[in-house]
Amino acid sequence: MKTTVAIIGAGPSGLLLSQLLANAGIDSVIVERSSKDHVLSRIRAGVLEWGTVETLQDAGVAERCLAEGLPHDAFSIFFDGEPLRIDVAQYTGKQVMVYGQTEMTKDLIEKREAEGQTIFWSTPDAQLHDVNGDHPKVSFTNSDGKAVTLNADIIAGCDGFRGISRQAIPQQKLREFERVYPFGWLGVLVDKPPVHHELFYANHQEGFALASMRSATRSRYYVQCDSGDTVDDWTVEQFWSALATRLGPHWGPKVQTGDPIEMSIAPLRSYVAEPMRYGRLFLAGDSAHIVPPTGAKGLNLAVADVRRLAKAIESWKVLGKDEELENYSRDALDRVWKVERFSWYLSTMLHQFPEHSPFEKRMQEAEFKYVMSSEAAAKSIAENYVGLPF
Ligand code: FAS
Ligand code: PHB
Repeated sequence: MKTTVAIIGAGPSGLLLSQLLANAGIDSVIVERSSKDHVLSRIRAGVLEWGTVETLQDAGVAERCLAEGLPHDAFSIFFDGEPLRIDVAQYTGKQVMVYGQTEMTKDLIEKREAEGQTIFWSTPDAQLHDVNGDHPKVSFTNSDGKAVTLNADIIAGCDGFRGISRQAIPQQKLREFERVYPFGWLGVLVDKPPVHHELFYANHQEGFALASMRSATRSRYYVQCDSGDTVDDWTVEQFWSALATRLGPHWGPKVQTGDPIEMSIAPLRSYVAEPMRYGRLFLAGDSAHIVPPTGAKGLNLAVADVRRLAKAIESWKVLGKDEELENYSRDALDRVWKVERFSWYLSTMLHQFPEHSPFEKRMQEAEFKYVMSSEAAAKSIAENYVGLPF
């Protein structure tokens, strides 16, 4: 079997890359470890930068997002109960769009299938070969149990943090940077109206909390939990109690509680692998980097990678120009590190760190008070939150 681009992974990165390539007349084949139902069942990100929405429009898959998504002008930070509203629309002229990653993935799968895209679902044994040669290939067993060899000009590693693509880069060629945070996020999805029409991020002495949403009738809430916690360590009642306490005496009692339709824990880490390319293998999205979800950046950074990679492949394939592919890793990493910085900065300001000294607690407090007092500081948060220019 032969294709121009073999894409490993049918998450947002792989699906969007396939769509952007198809729009440029470039064929691809997607190889996905999990079943379609499993991919569609994942509950992940909730906030899209406007640049992500524009990229979905360019890809021709933004119709439902624009019809059902919730454009937001602002979000608020509560620090020990002190509120600060960051009006991103006023500061940047841009909004963010609240639209679940689950819905975005559903829109992308529907579009790719409607256009006849080949997606091998449920292929857990994919292996990459000759990625540093001129004839890279992917071998796997398809869902009928048949051995397949997929020959490609380029392999796009869109297989997330625990995929195989990054592992195909020799250890001595890879530079890894990591910060594992001493806590996780316990998230709940519930079919109750959100406590407020905008997002709340709260740093309370008991810990971080986030009040988000998926629609006017479906809410998404998170509370900081210990890094060793499992969902079984928390009752639903304990979750609602922690959330109410951390959102403070005004908003806490207003939360409409109920039985969650999903409850899960996400560990928090900052991670970057350099370079994002090895021979004919190009990494995009979580396969190359992870950010703590505090800045709502993970999905948006994946989109930025894919937008850049698709343009570089099109330039190479259609125009015969290598320059953008040659510069892909350098230019993608330039944005990655700026987004890693923002996600780390916001996570450091908004969480309770068990190991923090009294001095570091004062630094956290001073950072918030500085942002409270400085339009320049608030505008800096705003321009990062809505998304740096592509
Ligand atoms: P993904 O991990 O989404 O997709 C990778 C795909 O590759 C998966 O379908 C996987 O099955 C497949 N794959 C893996 N190994 C493979 C193999 N060997 N062969 C074939 N396929 C393979 N971001 C935010 O902005 N806000 C959030 O609130 C947020 N919450 C998150 C919660 C969790 C639990 C996780 C894990 C991530 C969260 N993120 C959040 C980040 C998340 O949204 C990612 O940034 C986004 O999914 C990145 O998309 P992909 O790069 O496509 O990677
Ligand atoms: C979400 O709605 O899942 C969400 C929103 C903002 C974040 C992280 C997650 O920063």
